[in-house]
Amino acid sequence: MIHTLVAKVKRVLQGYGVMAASEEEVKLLGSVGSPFVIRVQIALELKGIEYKYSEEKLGNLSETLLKYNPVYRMVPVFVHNGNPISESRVILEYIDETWKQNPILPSDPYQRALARFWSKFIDDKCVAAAWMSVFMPDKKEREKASEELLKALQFLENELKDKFFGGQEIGFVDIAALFIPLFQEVAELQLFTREKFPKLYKWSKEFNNHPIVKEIMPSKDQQFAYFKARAESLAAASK
Ligand SMILES: N[C@@H](CCC(=O)N[C@@H](CS)C(=O)NCC(=O)O)C(=O)O
Repeated sequence: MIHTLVAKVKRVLQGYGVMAASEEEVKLLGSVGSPFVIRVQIALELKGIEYKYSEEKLGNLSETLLKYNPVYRMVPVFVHNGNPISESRVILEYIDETWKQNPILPSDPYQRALARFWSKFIDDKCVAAAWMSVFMPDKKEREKASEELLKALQFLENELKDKFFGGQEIGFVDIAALFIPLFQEVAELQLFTREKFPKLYKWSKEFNNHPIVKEIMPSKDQQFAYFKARAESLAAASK
């Protein structure tokens, strides 16, 4: 309650230029290589927000993380002036509403609804399918997941009307969809072909070449290490 009040006062003061953004407490609890964490890092970088980063060890999360996110016990957790927020898409919306510069959601309510719809679709229909199509030990299950993924990607292919989903600039859906280029790399470009999904293929390249994305994306080695550790811990948990 008191934290919320303090945060509100600080935001008002910032709006009047009385208090610098750097005086705020902005923290991100993450784990290198996690696509959900990268979403938040890209949004913060696009907005030019300084923050403190704290690395969590997946499988052995800190007391602080568990205190802040007792419900899902996952990274990312974003903490703004003592207020913790979980779930990457919720965090992205909070960041966009709190720091107005370089908006990531469209201003038109209908377009905003569509951006939320497609980013939810990415989480519901693409993330698990992409993961399973690469990492399921059983070939049949990999093929089934891959079929599901291709069906879902076709919807996204049809939805791409500009350089980015957000138009000429990276927006909410682009940030949510970063799984696609990431998995394309991990799967050594086997996830989908340029012939089958020409627009998504081009988008992946544009996205990876964006200066902020380039700066934030972990190295290939870090990505491989992350995915390998995740695949192993999920395999161990399912035994
Ligand atoms: N729906 C969540 C998913 C976050 C998620 O899956 N985080 C994983 C890492 S990528 C995690 O923290 N897992 C906990 C663990 O492995 O200990 C979001 O959008 O933030």
